[in-house]
Amino acid sequence: MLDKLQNVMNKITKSRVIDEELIKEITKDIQRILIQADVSVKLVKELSDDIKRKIKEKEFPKGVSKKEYITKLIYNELKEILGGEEYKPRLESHDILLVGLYGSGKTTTVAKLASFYSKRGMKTCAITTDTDRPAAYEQLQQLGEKINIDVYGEPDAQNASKVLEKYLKKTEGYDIRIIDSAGRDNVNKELLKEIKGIEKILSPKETFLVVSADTGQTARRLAKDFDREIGLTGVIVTKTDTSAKSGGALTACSEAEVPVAFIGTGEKMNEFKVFKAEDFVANLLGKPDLGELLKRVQRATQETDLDPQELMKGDYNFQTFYKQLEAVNKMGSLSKIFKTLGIQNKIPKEELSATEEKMEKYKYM
Ligand SMILES: Nc1nc2c(ncn2[C@@H]2O[C@H](COP(=O)(O)OP(=O)(O)O)[C@@H](O)[C@H]2O)c(=O)[nH]1
Ligand SMILES: [Mg+2]
Repeated sequence: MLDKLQNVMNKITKSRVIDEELIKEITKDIQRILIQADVSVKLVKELSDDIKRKIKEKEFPKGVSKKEYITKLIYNELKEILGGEEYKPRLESHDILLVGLYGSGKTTTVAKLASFYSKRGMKTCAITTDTDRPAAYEQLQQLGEKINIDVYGEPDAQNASKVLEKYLKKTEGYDIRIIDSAGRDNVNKELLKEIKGIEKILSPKETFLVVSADTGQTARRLAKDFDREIGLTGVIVTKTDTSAKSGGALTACSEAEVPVAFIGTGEKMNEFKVFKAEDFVANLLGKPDLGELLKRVQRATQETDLDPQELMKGDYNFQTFYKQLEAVNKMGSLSKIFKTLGIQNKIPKEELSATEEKMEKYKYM
């Protein structure tokens, strides 16, 4: 979807004249791309009607070229269908419940979320109430060790409500408690009964539905069902790195009127962020996202205590080289860094992965 939308934007930039014909062609292209990304037909139609109407009815503002104006218009319209307001993480004490189907990424996200709050100075723990999947406790325990988060639960507990009651008492001293729950293949009575039980005991401030990006449009029904049954405060869309259907999942939640709070962008613990419609659209349209890149550089430099002064002194050694490689690694894959710069299409994919492999080898050498 991303590559293709960029082609459309290129069409606008390259064309000499912007006439009815070109606008028709562009709206058609956008329609096709959005539908391929699994965005609902109804939404796509509304969007393209809106774009066409606005281009026709409005005087083009002075001081802006027609091209800029149309690009901005498409940009804004896309942003709107992804939901307006950006989620503000609560930085006071509260409990968070994560629900969702099997394999959606709940347990991984519990850990990512715990790490997110812990990095912001909140005393955070995770509690698992998943008594359904064998080794659910061990999985969370292992993730917890990686990120230095206390994990509570029992390997062979039988009853979700009972485990929760027991460990809520033991974890009263934490600012943030994140509760993992069991999934099912679909929203069935058993699942709802279990989650409603947890809900009643916990009364969480935040209840997030975790959905995988490859759910696409189906996310709308899931969000509606869960919202009706237990009341959601938001959705977390995982695996946006692996699915071409992210656009569908993201817009579906906005259609279900449940805002997307966070997105998962990879398997690693730091591949997780607050969802910003702005950034998402900027990526679609190929606008370099410099703010995001700067943040990544800062974080990576802090985490590996890479001292820029040391680099300038000139005594560059293997130790510094190693730290540099580590820092680049912390910023994410090369393809992600290039995407943030808006130049991902200009470098062949094979070259990127070959370079990543080389960097890995250098580190061990
Ligand atoms: N690529 C990618 N994989 C993810 C992401 N989030 C979770 N996963 C993977 O999805 C699989 C299922 O995750 P898990 O947390 O066990 O799902 P659960 O059954 O809902 O608890 C695991 O292999 C995770 O590593 C993500 O954002 N990106
Ligand atoms: Mg799980």
